[in-house]
Amino acid sequence: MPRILAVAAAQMGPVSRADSRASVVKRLIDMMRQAKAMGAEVIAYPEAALTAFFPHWFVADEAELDAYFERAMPSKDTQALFDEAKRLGVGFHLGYCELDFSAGRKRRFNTAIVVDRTGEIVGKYRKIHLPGHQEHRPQAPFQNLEKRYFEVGDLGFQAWRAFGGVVGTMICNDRRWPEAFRVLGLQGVEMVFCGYNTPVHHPASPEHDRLGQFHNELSMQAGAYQNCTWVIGVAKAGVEEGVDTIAGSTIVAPTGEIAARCSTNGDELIVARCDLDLGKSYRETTFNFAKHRRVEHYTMIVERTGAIPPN
Ligand code: ING
Repeated sequence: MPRILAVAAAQMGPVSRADSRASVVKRLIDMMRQAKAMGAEVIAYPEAALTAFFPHWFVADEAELDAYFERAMPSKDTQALFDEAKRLGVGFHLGYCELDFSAGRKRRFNTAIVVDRTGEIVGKYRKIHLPGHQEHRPQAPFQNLEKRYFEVGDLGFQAWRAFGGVVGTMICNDRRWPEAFRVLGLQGVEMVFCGYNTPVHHPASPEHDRLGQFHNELSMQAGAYQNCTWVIGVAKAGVEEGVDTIAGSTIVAPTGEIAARCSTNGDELIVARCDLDLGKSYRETTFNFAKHRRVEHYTMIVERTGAIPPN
């Protein structure tokens, strides 16, 4: 009996600084209802879906910065999303910014959760690969201050049983690092959710601008194929607070092929019927990790951080 999971990628257009959480949650619920009508059993939203992507500008005031974070999940504003998901019997993946006090001090994370079809949170991930820079660069057209605003995630790359399979998450820049996919692959992951906010322009390396969508797809297609997993890549897209961000939300099959791709820069749903057993033949042959991997030759991967060329 094939394990088919109908998944929707809910690409979002811009969220403005002025948008209330309630207005954004309404957009999410509208897309959830449409996805349900299209047969989806799970819907995946982007990274930092509830607010404008504030790492793109410098925020000096701590209270102003904290206003972009959620102190609880569900919170009073997101409870409506959880309630509607439970009513519709739809699971979801949501990226948001998390304020945490569980370690006895204030900690800020770029976070994503997986919620099952009963409305229960089955997994939480905190972004590990934080791109960009710590310091304010006033001369740049925009910032990427994730290293300033977030701590490195402390939950690792975990896989969880949900929706009849094994699922995992990563966030945005994580998809560019094969280690993130491989740690999930070593847990037998069958579907990876990955939201992203990716600028078109790279102030420090404008020659990269023309390849944004190519590198987006290359990263997710490679991760999918080399780890025998579906990848659901979901953008917050369009010109958000003056920063043009790539769209191109994509559902990638374990074969590495693109099963569905968004074609606009706004709120757009794509749905694919994902056979969770499609990666099995690769897992049993080409990527039979237990049979083919030679970990005794990989120690440099965990022992060396930066590249050191030979003398
Ligand atoms: N954004 C971008 C991303 O990794 C980036 C930052 C873009 C880094 C292109 C390197 C190259 O897609 C986030 N939020 O990680």
